[in-house]
Amino acid sequence: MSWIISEAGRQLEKTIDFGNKFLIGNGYFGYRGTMEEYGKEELPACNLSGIYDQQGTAWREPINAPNGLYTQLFVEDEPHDLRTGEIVAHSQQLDMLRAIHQRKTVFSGRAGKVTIESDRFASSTDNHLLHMIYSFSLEKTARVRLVTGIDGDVWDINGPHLFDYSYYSESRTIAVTAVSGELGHKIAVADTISLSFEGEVRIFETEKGLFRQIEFIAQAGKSYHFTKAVAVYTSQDVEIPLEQAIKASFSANKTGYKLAKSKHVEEWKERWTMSDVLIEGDEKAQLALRYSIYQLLILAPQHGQTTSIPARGLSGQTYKGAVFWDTEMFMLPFFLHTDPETAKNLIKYRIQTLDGARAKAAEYGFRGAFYAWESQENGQDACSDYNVTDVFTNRPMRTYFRDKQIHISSAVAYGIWQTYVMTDDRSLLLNGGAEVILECARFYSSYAYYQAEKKRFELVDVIGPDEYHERVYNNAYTNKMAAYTIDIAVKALEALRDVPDYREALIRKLDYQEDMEQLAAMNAELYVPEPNDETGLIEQFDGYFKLEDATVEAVRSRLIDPKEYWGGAYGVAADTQVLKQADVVLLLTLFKEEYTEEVKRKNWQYYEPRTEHGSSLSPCIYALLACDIGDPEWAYPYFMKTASVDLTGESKQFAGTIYIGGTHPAANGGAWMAAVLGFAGLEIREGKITVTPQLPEKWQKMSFKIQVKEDVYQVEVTKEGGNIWKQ
Ligand code: IFM
Repeated sequence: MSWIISEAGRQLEKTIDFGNKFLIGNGYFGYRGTMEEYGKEELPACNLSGIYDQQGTAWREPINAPNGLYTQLFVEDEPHDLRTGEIVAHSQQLDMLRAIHQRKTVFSGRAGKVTIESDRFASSTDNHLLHMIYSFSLEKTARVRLVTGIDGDVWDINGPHLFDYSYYSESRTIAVTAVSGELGHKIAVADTISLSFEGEVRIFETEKGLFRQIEFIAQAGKSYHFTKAVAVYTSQDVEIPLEQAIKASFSANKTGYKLAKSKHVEEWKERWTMSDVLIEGDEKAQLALRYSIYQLLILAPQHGQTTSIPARGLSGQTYKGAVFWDTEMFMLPFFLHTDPETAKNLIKYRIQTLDGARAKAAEYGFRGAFYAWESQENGQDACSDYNVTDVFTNRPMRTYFRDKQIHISSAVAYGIWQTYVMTDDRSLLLNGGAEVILECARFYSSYAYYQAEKKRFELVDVIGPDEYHERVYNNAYTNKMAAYTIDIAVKALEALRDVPDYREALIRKLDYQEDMEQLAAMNAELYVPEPNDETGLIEQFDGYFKLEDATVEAVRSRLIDPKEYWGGAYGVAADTQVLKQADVVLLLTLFKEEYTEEVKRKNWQYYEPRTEHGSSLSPCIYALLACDIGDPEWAYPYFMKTASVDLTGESKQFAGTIYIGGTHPAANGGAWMAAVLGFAGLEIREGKITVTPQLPEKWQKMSFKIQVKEDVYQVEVTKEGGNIWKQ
């Protein structure tokens, strides 16, 4: 109950959607929910985390490994293929409790009804492994030809990325290696199978793949199956990935599918014990929230990985597989409250990529750390100056995401500080966290502009979270976050006082003495727009209220092409008050204790009808603030929108002509935040855990666990109040 996501019927028009919806993964790779017989036109992908390639001048993107699950069944030479076969029934489902993808298709053909079933999972105990059991039965006795192997002709947006294919086969194991074009990464995929039947086996290779063909006469009514253990390694993991992949797939096969599966399921049960959020009274919300949590769990970098989570998860190559502020501001809270070790891994990625952020700051003539808007493996910015393509001219449009979305550095500093405060783990500061915070603060002090006549520092020429308005002055969110960064830099230096040697060495290493004085000045004089005394409104940026006050619908009606970009120089929203996503409302959510309820309510009511929610990051923030001001019924539709974004597939698919589809882990994290921090009203301040429930009408009860430092707490919340106890 409420653990199964399923779809019935062929629905070929939804192939891409279902690839996202039925994704499995384990932090190291994501494997899309496509059928075993699919080729690259249907976008199957074993999308690898943290390994990228560039072809020519096209965008750098993550590498999709050769597809080790490729399997096609021929009966009397007739392919049994969901795309072309005659179908009696078809279903696809995701068992979220066990993180297993299942498929069942009944074909009708020369051998009567032919049933194919498969189960697959991305191992949670060894994240290099992908397991599958594939079974079939025929109504009539017939000659069967099963082709199964490793298909290296993979789907790429800006590929091909893999070259120099080479093949290996020995007994029941086959392997394919290939080399990436830009950096020469070696990618190895090995697969070992066990058959429940005997047949004539022939190994054959294609230009980019290695397969076995197994032929035999299948008896009517008898069930046949094989299991497959696929191992994926790259030269980022080990020196000789081929050797390691063969060894891993061989030994996984020896362990056996059954045992591998039971260990995997055990591990997932553990995860759910800690991460599940129970909602009584609303099945639909329960399913959607669980699905959101499932999505976050399949992306969590585990087993010592120090990669982070890309904006489209591991569902493919959209958004260049890059890491955005989505991670720190939208996903991190879930991990911080349920799995602090993973939260620390995410933070480590930012610490490791500090040099990339320094290089970017220097590139623009600033000091400190300006983190990449679209960060790849070394912190280099994958965001191009021309990040959107105009639908009319097909020409790249100059956008300023890369150079002006300076709030990214504050998100990194915020994430580190939140993790430090929540875990009380000083090693995080000592092992690079403090250095990152200081460098981010230094960036803002270097970016800020002192307005002598106003006697204040300002941040001019920026883009706030609302990307439709470029190059604005004093975006309230950005200024507030920069002020926060400076404040925590001062606090981090304070926190290091009892390790004076380390503190001194850090200040010396960064040559930070003068910066400390500058930070003190900025702390006092950085301008942060305040609520207007009469209206209570915070202006999103200087001059925002003077823009045309059009409705979202009016602005939408001005589109000539539905895929047209709303922002940039000529976008329909650019000279209106219509905003893409939560901006001031995000500020008020993050710093809710600093503003009165009246101010929060007035701003929510003002900005809500003007927000297009063109980013999946937006609705959860409206849900959170609505809960904070005691209006759960306002919050509920936004919560549902957030929690079901990858279930309904109803999200923006294009920015200009650029395809931006895939899963939405920030929205998934937002769903958790809206439920736990919003409806349950969970707060942890100075070690004190409280709840202030604002449950939607239908919800009778919520229960969940959280971890604070070493302790796990059970939280139960009803409309009347809550109970929290240590486990
Ligand atoms: O980070 C977001 C941004 O805020 C809006 N556009 C999409 C990005 C990736 O999710």
